[in-house]
Amino acid sequence: MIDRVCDLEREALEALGEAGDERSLEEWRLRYLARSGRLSMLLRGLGDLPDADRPAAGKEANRVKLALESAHAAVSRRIETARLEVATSIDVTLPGRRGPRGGLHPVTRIVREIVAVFGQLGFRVSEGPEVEFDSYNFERLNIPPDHPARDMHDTYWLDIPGRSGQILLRTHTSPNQIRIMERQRPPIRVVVPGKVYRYEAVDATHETMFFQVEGLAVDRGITMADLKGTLATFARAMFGSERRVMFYSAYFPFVEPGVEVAIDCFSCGGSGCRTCKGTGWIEIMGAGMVHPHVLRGVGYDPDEYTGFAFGLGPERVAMLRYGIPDIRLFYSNDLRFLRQFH
Ligand code: FA5
Repeated sequence: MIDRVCDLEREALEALGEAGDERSLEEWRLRYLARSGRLSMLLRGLGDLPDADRPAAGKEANRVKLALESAHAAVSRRIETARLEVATSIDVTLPGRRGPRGGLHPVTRIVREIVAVFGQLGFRVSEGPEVEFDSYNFERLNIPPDHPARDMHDTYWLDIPGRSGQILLRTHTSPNQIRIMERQRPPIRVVVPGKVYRYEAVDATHETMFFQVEGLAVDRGITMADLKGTLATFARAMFGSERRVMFYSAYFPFVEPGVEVAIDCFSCGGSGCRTCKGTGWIEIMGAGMVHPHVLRGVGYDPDEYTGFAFGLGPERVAMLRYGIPDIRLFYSNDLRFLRQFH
């Protein structure tokens, strides 16, 4: 019996040497010292010993019990001291750990840049609603019901009882031309950035939700030369002073004449490549002189006031600027893509 008690003592002390934290120390206590632990189990055998052997074995068992208890207490103190040392040895003067940092979305950056360039040309910024009336999105822009130009804008309609066919998600930022002109008199120089929606097939250059930046300038004596000068200045500020800018005829019901604006391809310098689909030119916006019907509709006299408007697509600008081949990358929320712009 005495031998077994001594063996247990040796084994327990050896195991105690391995206990390095509170959890393993508690496991050790349960294993050797607790009521159902190994030592108690051994002591239960004392009663089976012959009377003569019992006192010596009992004495030895008691000694081992005390030895294990005091060894346990010593290790417990050591662990606690080490814990306190760590807690009090924190150097509060060390710099903190950096948290992950967000950044602006590449399209947000481009929108801000576009707005800043026009800001330097004297344009202020305005905003308008994304949920819009048919009258602002189409009718007052010279696009009556059944006008074929409606086919160019596949529209998301809102199903609102009693207002069927009247409310939609704006398909372009042009409704803001009406909103701005009906609440103020010329001179007007405004840009309106915002999201627009079209129910169309998504591909490398088309999204169903994308941004536009609308521009409007109305005053006495504004001519096509102002339109050309302003937009050419913008294109060179955005894409570089050596860029050539081309204006070519295009149809939008709310302007007359209407143009599209293209810059010579900076990938190939104009000789034709994949980026410009072999044409040497990249279209960046639609524009034109505000149609006299539209001016009359907001109570302006077209003999007194003239103006120009334009609408450009920041995603296309960002794609050109950063060499991004597919518009869908912007809105797929892949952080590996987005972090490149931080
Ligand atoms: C318009 O939306 C006219 N409101 C622009 C305008 C304003 C003309 C003022 C005259 C006066 P358009 O549908 O072409 O036009 O779109 C203008 C620009 O938006 C395009 O040049 C293109 O850059 C961008 N865009 C059009 N559709 C998409 C689409 N599905 N995904 C991404 N960008 C698009």
